[in-house]
Formats: sequence, structure tokens, C-alpha cells
Amino acid sequence: MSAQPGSELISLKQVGAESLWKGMWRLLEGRRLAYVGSMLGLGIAALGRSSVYLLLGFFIDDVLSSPDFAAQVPLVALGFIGLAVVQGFFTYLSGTLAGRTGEVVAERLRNYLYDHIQRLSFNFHDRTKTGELIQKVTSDVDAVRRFIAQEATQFGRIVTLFLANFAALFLLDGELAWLSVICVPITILMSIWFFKRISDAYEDFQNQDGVLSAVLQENLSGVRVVKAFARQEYEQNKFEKENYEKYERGRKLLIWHSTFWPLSDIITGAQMLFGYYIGAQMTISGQLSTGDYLSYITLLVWLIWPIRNLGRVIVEMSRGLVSFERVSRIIREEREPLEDGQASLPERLKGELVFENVSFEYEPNMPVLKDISFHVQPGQTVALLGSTGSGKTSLVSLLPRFYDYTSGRILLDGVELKDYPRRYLREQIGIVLQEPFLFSRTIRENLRYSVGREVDNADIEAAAADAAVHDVVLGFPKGYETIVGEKGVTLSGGQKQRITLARTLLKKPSLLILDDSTSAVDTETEASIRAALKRQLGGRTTFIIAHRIQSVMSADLILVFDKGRLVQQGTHAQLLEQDGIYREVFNIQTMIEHEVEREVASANQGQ
Ligand code: TTP
Ligand code: MG
Repeated sequence: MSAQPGSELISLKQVGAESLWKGMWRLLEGRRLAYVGSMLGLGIAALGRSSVYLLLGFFIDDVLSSPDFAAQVPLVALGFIGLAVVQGFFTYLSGTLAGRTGEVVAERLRNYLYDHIQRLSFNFHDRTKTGELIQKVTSDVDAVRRFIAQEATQFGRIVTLFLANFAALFLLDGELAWLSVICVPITILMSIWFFKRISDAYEDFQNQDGVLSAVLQENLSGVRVVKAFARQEYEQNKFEKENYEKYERGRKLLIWHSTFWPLSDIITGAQMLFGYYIGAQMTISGQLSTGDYLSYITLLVWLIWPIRNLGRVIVEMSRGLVSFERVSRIIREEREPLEDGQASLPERLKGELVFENVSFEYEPNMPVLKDISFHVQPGQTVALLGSTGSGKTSLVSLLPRFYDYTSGRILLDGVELKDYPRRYLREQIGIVLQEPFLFSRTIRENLRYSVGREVDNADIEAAAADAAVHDVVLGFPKGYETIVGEKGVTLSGGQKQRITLARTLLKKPSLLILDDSTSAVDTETEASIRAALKRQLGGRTTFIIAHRIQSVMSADLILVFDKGRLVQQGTHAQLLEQDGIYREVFNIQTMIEHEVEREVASANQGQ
């Protein structure tokens, strides 16, 4: 049986909010019967094993000395075979049931985590390293799987084996049975003491494992930068340092383990010797028959085995539990609600936007936008200009509610932005992010991604043409079926930008945001994109962030930012009249242009 994601995702919602054990129990939903069955199976197998030794004692004491010995032997032999079959069958059955439960739980947990992680806020992703998340979804989930498939059932097996053998021993001789388990409380106390230490050491180890996978992930993503600056050695050292730390923590973990094992072996070994000695004494004094003594010493072996392993399993279970706690911490993170907000939702936004004294900060007390006020009429084109880090991207990120502003008000079509559900805003607003990102799929699939359903080829091609990338795509041997990225063509920066632009245009959003989306495109192509946008936009409110004056001067409203403040606003003509940043930037850019023109002209004359 394989897990069916949809239905199971809902039932896992509370895993993180509850106690560890409740969470585990919830994870087993639908598999509980099978799981309990697997433990019972182990119990039956354990009973079968203990019975073998009792049968052995019976055989020596009663059958061997019996007059109709020949008639009883086949029966006893059949008994031995029967017990072996029972043991084998139930061990196999419980192994499969538990193993499959472990796989189902792991699959369920991975599906849930994947779904959950992509629904967490931008804030969560800002502060979490991708590599660490990957490690949790893989390594920690695997430790939970092992816990369920092996360690927890081992625990059950050990307890039943212990009880079964103890009961068998008790049948033989009550006093001897008690004398044979003196070491149990000592072993349990010691395991609990080690459990705490090993849990801590394992958590340290897993944390470092996360750091290491984050370093690896970042390094591989940035491999071009590493090569470009010939910083391989520096990166190698960084990796070696973290890797050594992981080795150190792994060593500490191993030291705890390897201190525990011999200690528990000494205690259980002493118990065994003590048992042999007492049993022998009792046999010599006639309290115990030879057959019973033989049964006793074999039973003792199988009584000590679970005691010895109990400690190990308790200690090993710490891994599964620590990993489960690490995973639960992600599950406890609040999801970003997509459907909140009460506004009645029109089919399309008109695009009137009012900012009233809006301030915003990513981190408390570190404002990035300060007291911003402006008014955009429906259908206007607004250009945002300002030096890097002045807060342009942050401002447009507020509109689809990637982040919520800290104070002030933003009204969209007369309704406060926080009253719109995030999903609605993200459907209505098309944003072309500053850093273009494409998936390793075909160009067609990448374009279609924004609408999430089948679209006419004509629409795809029209959007690509508006973004001035249609001809480029046709230039590839496989056209729109070309795969982008690792397994296909590597696109140039400008090509990527234009495809991400086409992706957003295809969605026909009612409000469009272009964050520096044509910075890697030459001026001529940019002009053609601008013309296409103008044609296509027709009355759609558009935000354009750009550094070139040419890209912004025809806008209906130009907003000039400086260190998080809106320092100037107006049209090109109005701003040119003011003494301020806009005129400075304009003068510098036109001067550079004139210089270039002059140089080109003189170079041409010289030819
Ligand atoms: P941005 O809003 O990214 O600045 P910008 O878009 O004007 O700059 P550029 O032209 O280079 O694109 O950043 C404003 C400040 O906010 C800056 O100090 C960095 C900070 N910031 C964060 O702390 N977290 C974030 O996620 C982002 C995007 C910015
Ligand atoms: Mg930016």
C-alpha cells in the first residue's frame, strides 16, 4: 500500500503541536493495526523461542528416562520443528509489517514537509538555509523511519522476549528467576543517563550535518563565482573546517556509545556468571534437576540478551526521537495563510493604489521603508528610481503581501491591502522578480507556469513576442521544447529576464510589477519591449523599477527613493525642474550618453 498524499496531509497538521509521542502516534494513522500486529508477531516469535528451551528441559528430564521413549521422540521432534516454524514465520511477518510502516511514515512525512515548507512565509525562508532544510527532509526523516521500522519494534521485541523468558524461568524456579534479573534496574538507570547524553551529542551532530549540507549546497549553487574568483582553496578550507567539526561531533557521539556498550556488557556479564553459579549450587544441592539446569542456562542467555539490548535500543532510540523533534520544529512553524482577509473580491483589480505613511522593516528596529506616501490612479505607469539598497524591491514586495508593512496604510481600490487574501493578490498581481529564476523544464512549461493550466500556443507565443524573446526561442533547435538549465541550454542573463517577463505577461495580471526586469537587455530591445508593453498594457497599473532614465521618463508618476525614504515624486518634466537626485541622475546619464556619442562620432571620422 502506498501513502495517498492528499488525505494524509490534513491529518498530519498537528504532528508538531503535540507531544512527541502523540505526534508519532498520529504519524502512524492508518498503519496502527499493522504496527501493533508487527509487535505482537515479535512477541509470538519470542514465545516460540522460549518454549524451545522449556521443551528441551522436558525432553532431557522426562522423555529420555521414560519407558516409551521411542514413541515420544517423534512427537518432541515435531514440537521442535513446529516451534521453529512459528518463530520464523512471525519474525518475517513482523519485520515486513514494521518495515513497510516505516516506509509509509517516511513517505508521508516527506510529502508533508515538502508541502509545508513551500507554504511557509518569506520570512521563514529568509532566515533558513536551503541545505539545512534538505538535510531535514532527507536525513532526519530517514532517522524517524529507522526508529519506527527497527528501534521501536526492537524495543517491543526486547520487552516481550524478556517477559516471556522471565515467565519461563519463573515456572522453573521463582527464586532463581528473581536472582537472575538483579541487574535490570541498574541497566535501565544507566541507559537513561546515557540516553540524555547521547541525545544531546546526536543533536549536535545533526546540527553540524545541516551546516555542512548548507555549505555544500551554497558552494555548488555558486560554483561559477567560486571559479571566477579562483577561490577554490578558500572554499575547500571552509568545507574542511565544517567537515572536521562534523567528524569531531561524530567522534564524541561514538565515544558515548562506546563507553556505554562495554559498561552494559560488564553488568550483564556479571549477572550471567552469578546466575550460572547460583544455578549450579542449586543443582548440586538437589534443588534443581539436571534438565532444569540445562533449560535454565539457555533461558538465562535469552533473558540476558534482551536486558543487554534494552540499553542499546534505548540509547539508539534517542536518534529517532531527536530527529523527529527537529522535523517537528519545522512543522510547528506557522504557515503563511493564503485565504485570509475579508474583502469581497472583484474579478479584476482596477489598480488604484494609495500609500499612507507606510513604514516597513524586515528585522525589528531596522526600518527599510520610512513614512512613504503616494497615490497612483488606475492604469498609471509608476516608475521607481533610487540607488541600490534604497528599498525599491522591498516596496513592491509589499503589494502581493510577500511581507506585511509595519505601520501606515496601503489601500488598493479603496480596500486595505491586509484585507485581501494573499492568494487573490498573487493571482491578480504579476511580478517579474529582480533575480530571474527558471525551472529545469522546457521553455513552454516555464512560460505556462504562471497560469498553471493548458494555454494556447498562440497566447504563449504572443507573450514571448511582447517580451521580445519569441525569435530567440525559435532560434533554438528545439524551439519552445528546449529544456532550460542543467540538462539543456544555458540561457544568457538577458534571455532569462525576457522569458521570466513573458511568463508574467502570459498571466495577464491586472497589476504588473517589473523589478529591474530589463537591466540585462540592450537599449534597443528594451525599447521594443516598452512599446509592446504600452500596446498590451492599455489601462493596467504598472510599476517599473529601473536604473536608466530612459526607461522611466515616460512614466505617469516617478518615485525617487533614497535610503528608504521617498524623496521626490512627479512626472519627468516636474522632477527636472526640481533641484534633487532626479535631475542629478538625469544630467549624469545624459552627459555619459553624449560622451559616448561624441566618441563614436570621432571614431567614425577617424576611419
Ligand atoms: P531592496 O529593497 O532590495 O533595495 P533596492 O531594490 O532598492 O536595491 P537594488 O536597486 O539593488 O535592487 O533593499 C533595501 C534594504 O532592505 C537593503 O538594506 C537590504 C534590505 N533587505 C533585507 O533585509 N531583506 C530582504 O529580503 C531584502 C530584499 C532587502
Ligand atoms: Mg531591488
